[in-house]
Amino acid sequence: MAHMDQHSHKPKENGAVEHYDVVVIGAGFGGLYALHHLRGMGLSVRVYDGAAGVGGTWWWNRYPGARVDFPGSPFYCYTFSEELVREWDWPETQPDQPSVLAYLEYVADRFDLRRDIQFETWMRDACYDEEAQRWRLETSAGERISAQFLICAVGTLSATHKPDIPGLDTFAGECYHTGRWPHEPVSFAGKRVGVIGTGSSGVQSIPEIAREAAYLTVFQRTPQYSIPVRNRPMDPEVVRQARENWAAIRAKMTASPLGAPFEVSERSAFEDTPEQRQALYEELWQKGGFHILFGSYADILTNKEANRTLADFVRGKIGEIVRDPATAEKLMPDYYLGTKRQLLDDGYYETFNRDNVALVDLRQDPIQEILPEGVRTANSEHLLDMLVLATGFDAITGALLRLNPRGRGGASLEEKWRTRFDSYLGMTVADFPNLFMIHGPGSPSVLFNMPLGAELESAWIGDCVRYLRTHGLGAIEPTPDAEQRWDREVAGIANETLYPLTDSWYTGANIPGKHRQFCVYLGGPDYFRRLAEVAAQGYEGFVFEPEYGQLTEELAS
Ligand code: N01
Repeated sequence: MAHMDQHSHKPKENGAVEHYDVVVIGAGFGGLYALHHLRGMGLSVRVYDGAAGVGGTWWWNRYPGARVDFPGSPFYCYTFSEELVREWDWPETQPDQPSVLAYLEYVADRFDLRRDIQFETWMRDACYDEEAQRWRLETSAGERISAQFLICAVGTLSATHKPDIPGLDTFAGECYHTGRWPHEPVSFAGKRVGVIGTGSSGVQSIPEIAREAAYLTVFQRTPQYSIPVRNRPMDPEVVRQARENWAAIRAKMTASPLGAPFEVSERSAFEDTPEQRQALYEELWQKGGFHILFGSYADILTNKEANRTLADFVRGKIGEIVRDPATAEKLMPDYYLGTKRQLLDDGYYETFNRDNVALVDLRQDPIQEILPEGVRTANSEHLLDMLVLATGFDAITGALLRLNPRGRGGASLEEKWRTRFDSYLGMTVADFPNLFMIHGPGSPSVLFNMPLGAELESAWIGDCVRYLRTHGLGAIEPTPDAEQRWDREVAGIANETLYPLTDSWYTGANIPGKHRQFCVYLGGPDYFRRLAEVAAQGYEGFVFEPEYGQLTEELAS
């Protein structure tokens, strides 16, 4: 394991405890910025990540076709440094995974972050020591660490979901999860490949796999509405304008519902005639990306009838694109468009016109078991050389629960979150003092520009730490009452939309046994206004302890 020599807090060789002001878990977009920001405040910070390099989600998700499916370049990136914006050239509007990873590696070098990151190190245990007012941590290598503050930047889509299908472990061919894709090249040539799952990962990888494989069988449980991504080379004029006006663009991003400088419609779908709507949908379909969802009408995600007009349009497109009517029918979703994560694709529906691709509708023909030689469904047996699990993640809360920190009195997060994923501001949890989450449940996380959101959240955490330090305070945690209020606020906003009506990973419905709760704050930039208000009111909703932390004998050793 590479340990950094030049750091003043270098790991101790005799097994003694290492002490830091802040430990960050995760070296993705969130953790890297937290390190940069908090270290810049003069705090000692150390980052741990199980991966062998920076990137988080972008380090693990290397499956073919993985690329940004958010309003892309030059907006899906860090915004804090104008120099960085000027230095980095994005090749395409929707960068692929290698480009995003290269960017994060550049950032890590550019801001000299690596010296404070320890890779290939999972955090095995995190327990709050009330007497010391510090987190006591233990890594997979048995190193013991203490930190006053623990920042969990563990990722919203990092805890992979392996489906509980009988016989899965008996499959004799190659088997990969898209979220744990190998680093070595994977060849599909001449192989019979099966893909289970048609979320973003499936929809991005299926066209790529189909081009190379001898035969591809797609196992679909729920069909998806997907919009053409229309990836294209960056327009130099857009880049020039962004570089010249970055401060203004950043301000616009921060104030916009999605965290991107993106035109959002304020009109109802019913202000237009059906013909006008059709023409607008067609224009925005051709434009590609999220424009059709957020730039068409303001009530698509709040009004069932408005939603149906767009859902009908996309179902019509599926019918036009896919030549075999029975296959087209199976590909047509019947829930509210946009209420599962909106997919963007590059030739997804077209792939089903290929001779070497078959679609199995698991609602009509469910999987019975996985055999060493393939997949047996109710009606058929599918012989396969390779199985790709595009079955997603235990999203938003999964990675936090796998870490399962223990707070006051040794109570675990798992116990605390057994019935509700309570948090205050999506960032803190009662009974877990000095613990902060980036993109936690109850924050805008996946429905706001994640790099920008991570910057703003880290800045708030930094201000909070400064407040504690300047006021002689040793610990902060929210009150249960503040959590309840926040819970109601998050649910109240969500319940004005159609999102909670659909089974999705936003609601936890994709994980058997997980309780159902819509965990995303949908108010976009209002969230950051709320954070500022709370801070301005002396951290309303929080309680503090004066600084009395004593290093226990064990920690002091
Ligand atoms: O996961 P998903 P994902 N038997 O949960 C199916 C982000 N992302 O990895 O819908 C059969 O969306 C499941 O079926 P159903 C992005 O935010 C970003 O694709 O539950 N099928 C579904 O079809 C995205 O939304 C990028 O009925 C089973 C699929 O597996 C999020 O990550 C790229 C099953 C899972 O879809 C997650 O996407 C990729 C079973 N037992 C992902 N269990 C970017 O480009 C599950 N399924 C940035």
